[in-house]
Amino acid sequence: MKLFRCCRWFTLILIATPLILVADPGSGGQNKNVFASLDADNNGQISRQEMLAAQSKRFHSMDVDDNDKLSRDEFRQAMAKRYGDPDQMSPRQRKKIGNRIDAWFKHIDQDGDGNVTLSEYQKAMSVYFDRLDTNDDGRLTSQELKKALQSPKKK
Ligand SMILES: [Ca+2]
Ligand SMILES: [Ca+2]
Ligand SMILES: [Ca+2]
Repeated sequence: MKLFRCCRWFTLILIATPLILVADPGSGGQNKNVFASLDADNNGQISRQEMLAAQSKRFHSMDVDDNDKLSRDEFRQAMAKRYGDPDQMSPRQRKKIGNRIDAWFKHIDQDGDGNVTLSEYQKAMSVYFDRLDTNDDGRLTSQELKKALQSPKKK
């Protein structure tokens, strides 16, 4: 049971992370907003370049002190905003979200030096891109994204 939960959770991270990390928070119609915000040239597909450009933008917006690295605190602060007002959450909820954010950070910080560089960030995101790009043509369609979001149990 525990193992199952863990694996499922990991798969969810893999799929949800790039979207959460990259997209601007939208109100309602989330999948559509996510897709539109990534598809810069509006051709109905997200190319790797579009994904990388969006990641770079997002990275710099999280890098509050402009040192080209995301510290754990910068990452935490940027991510926590996506979950709403911490004052409205129960301590348990806050803790759960905090743990999830820390797990992401640890996963992205590949050399474990406590900072995420743009290249670490983009490398981690590229893996997600490949996973989402189920037919391997280097582009994500809304169908591929939808499929991934709808069936998180399959990888
Ligand atoms: Ca496009
Ligand atoms: Ca920084
Ligand atoms: Ca690092």
